[in-house]
Amino acid sequence: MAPNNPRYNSIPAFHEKLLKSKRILAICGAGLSAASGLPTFRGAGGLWRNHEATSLATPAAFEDNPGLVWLFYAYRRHMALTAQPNAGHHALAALARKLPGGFLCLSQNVDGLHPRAGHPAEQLRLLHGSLFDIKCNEYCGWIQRDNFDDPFCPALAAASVDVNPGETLPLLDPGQPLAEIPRKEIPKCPNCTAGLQRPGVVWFYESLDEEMMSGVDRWIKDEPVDVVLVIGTSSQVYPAAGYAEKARGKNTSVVTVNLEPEGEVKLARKQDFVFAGDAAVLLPQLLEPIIGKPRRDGTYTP
Ligand code: BJW
Repeated sequence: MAPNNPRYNSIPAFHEKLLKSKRILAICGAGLSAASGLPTFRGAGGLWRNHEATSLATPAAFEDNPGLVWLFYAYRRHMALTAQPNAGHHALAALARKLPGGFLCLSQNVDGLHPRAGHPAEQLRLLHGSLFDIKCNEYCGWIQRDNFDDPFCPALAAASVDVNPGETLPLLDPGQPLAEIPRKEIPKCPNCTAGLQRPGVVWFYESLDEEMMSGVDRWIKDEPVDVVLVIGTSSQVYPAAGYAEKARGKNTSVVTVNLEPEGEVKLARKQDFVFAGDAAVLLPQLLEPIIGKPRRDGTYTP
């Protein structure tokens, strides 16, 4: 779809489709939380010290240096706890409340901002887990939900330091060597005592929760999906990147909401929509016919 196509950035044309829609699926990525100040994975901001963020998100990286991987996640836990859900999270949560049986949100984000925006849990699937779940790295099955300890443990205190605006956190200063965190200082699994505690997120080469995935498949197959919102994701990581096509039927509109949607534009079909811009600005406008206008603080009347 070229930028001069009537459906490129056309909010009135999208509203017409939305008002005729009964079932809506959203697939969210890191770009949704960008306006909350959290970095994305790819492109600018995808480096953590001199490491590609994605190279730290593997079981092999944890096996090799659990202290380094934990520092990365401890820092992200701290950032996420300090951040606030933005108008995009609030708009999706409001849509869920308005359409209890007709809207499901699949999010790749692990930052906890959807639940904190009041998104009903039964209409939210956290495909890649949560920074605030802790599990055993030996797969003994132990899992602890909603652990908001910050710092997570004394050895990771450097990740939970606050600095004044404009100052660099010593942990992120590439000029300063990173203190090694020995394996023995990472808390052990309280269940099997052999494994180490690790973040309850899904790393590359790990399977997503099977029950959750079959539930998503059932929801998609149950009845036609009218609209798929693809929000702030580069759609490079599977299986998440495959859901838009899985849900696509004859009359489905796939709606891309992305700051830099160029890649998606080439792929779009005639019934699709592309919106170029910040998801936090666009989502309240796009969903307004159903959710109404936000209150001054960006939230919606329950
Ligand atoms: C804005 C914005 C603003 C910015 N407003 N927009 C099929 C084909 C090929 C490979 C595979 C396949 N199936 C499985 C694989 C292997 C692999 C995979 O997909 N590899 C690809 C790289 C090719 N997948 C897996 O390993 C998955 N497991 C699996 O499938 O198990 C079975 C299996 C195993 C082995 C082999 C085969 C099958 C697991 C994937 C887990 C991904 N985990 C991570 C880390 C999670 C924990 C953590 O957060 O640290 O998930 S990686 C990272 O990428 C993270 C993200 O959720 C994910 C997606 O990134 P996202 O959200 O799209 O972010 P970005 O940065 O890429 O994009 C941001 C976008 O926002 C950009 O487009 C910006 O323009 C935009 N933007 N500001 C709107 N304000």
